[in-house]
Amino acid sequence: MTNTTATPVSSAILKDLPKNVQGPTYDRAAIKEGILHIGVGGFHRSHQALYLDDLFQSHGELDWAICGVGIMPQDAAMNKALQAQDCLYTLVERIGNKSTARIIGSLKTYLFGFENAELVFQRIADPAIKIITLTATEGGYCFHQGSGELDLDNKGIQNDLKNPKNPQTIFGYLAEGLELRRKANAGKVTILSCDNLQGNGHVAERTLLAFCQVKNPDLVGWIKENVSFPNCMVDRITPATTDAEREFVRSNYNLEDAFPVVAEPFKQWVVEDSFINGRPALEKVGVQFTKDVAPYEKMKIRLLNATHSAMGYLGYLCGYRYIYEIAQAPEFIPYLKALMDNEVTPLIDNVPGVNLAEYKQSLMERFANESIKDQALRICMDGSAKLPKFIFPSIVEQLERKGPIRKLTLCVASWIRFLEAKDEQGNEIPIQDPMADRLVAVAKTRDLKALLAMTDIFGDLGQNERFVKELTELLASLHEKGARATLDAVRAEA
Ligand code: CS2
Repeated sequence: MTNTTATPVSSAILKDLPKNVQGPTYDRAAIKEGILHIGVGGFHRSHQALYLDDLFQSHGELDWAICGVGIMPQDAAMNKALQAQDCLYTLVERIGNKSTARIIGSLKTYLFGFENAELVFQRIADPAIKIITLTATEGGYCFHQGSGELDLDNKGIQNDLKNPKNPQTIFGYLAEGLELRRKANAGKVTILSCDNLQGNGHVAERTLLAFCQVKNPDLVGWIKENVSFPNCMVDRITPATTDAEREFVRSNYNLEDAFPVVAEPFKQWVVEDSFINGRPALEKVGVQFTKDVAPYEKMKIRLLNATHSAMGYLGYLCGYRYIYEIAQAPEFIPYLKALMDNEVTPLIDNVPGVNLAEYKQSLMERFANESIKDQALRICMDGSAKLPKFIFPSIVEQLERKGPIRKLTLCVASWIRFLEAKDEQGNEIPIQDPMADRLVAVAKTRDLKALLAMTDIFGDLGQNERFVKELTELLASLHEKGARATLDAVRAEA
């Protein structure tokens, strides 16, 4: 039922919020931008922006407000919503029948680079900006899976080299902006990647330097001296915003928000403390600073993100549409647990302060959170970028140690079956992946060899006999017996 009296979110309502909604009590006019963030989606708004809001709220550190940036054409809706709402939005945390809502005020401005890239370049060159944070997605770093190097043939990269004033990737924006910053003598800056990549800081550094080496070699030395790239691990399950979330906010909180965000209550951020030009005191609001993030990143990506992928593709083929349904399905639970326990856990090093059994148990509980309605299709997006980071490295390590790979390989087989873009009932599967055209065309021919020959995605995996054999068997089973029977058979194996 639509609530026609709901109040549109804007600064004007902060003085008089509905009783069950919290909002900034600090003076938003007094906050100063110190961070520029590229990629303001659901995740950034449920995670980093919340940590900063907490800091402003309870510790009065007001110099680290965020200048948000969108660079993709599809960010137009976010741009429209945030401009109309004074960059405010509602964050709802949901679990069971409990929900809490809060208006987040840490985002001060939003620049839509897709329409005006120059404004973004200038902000990158502003001495007030001391940190640039990124959520560019796993595919946004455009590197070749086999070599690990920046893929100079990537269409976006090609565009940014030829057309520097209208970039399409983070690299084009960063290279132009940092060049201005260098010329303006605007000082050092930290670039903090918040994407799910192991060694995300190293990846950002390597790819950006490779891009600049081609575009503007003069900048390379400056970056090496003046930019630091800490690694970090980020975590909070944040479904895509749909009309259902808008309606939830309307009917429960009497707010009209064009782009609310709903997330689970859990959040975690572990960051390497190597900020070259200062940082907010985020340790006061629960961020963990450490010298070595690697064990945390590996644990999170190989357990949480990998299990998500395993649920997404196979679950979708089995007819499920939400992650909680899959995480609660009795036929899936033992499969997911075996994947984590037998195939991934032996690869995880000691993680300081973490009990892995408890961590895995908490993952299963988080996946099963039915209030946030995380979409299987969200998880299935961009498989060409996710599997090489979440799943393949564990398979490679298990192959080296002659360990089990069956459950992980079933995830790969399910992805390949999913890419055929028709489900077992003959219904169209919507494939969202920058490489969709190329992948779907080959997946439909069922020529596995041709698919595995795409080394930019599969690296050398296609040359491993044992992997190819297991993958071939599982794919055949998906084709002949179907997803459910294949899951049953794999689950029954020791
Ligand atoms: C998910 C992540 O996109 C995915 O495949 O696994 O978005 C996941 O929800 C987050 O990394 C949780 O922190």
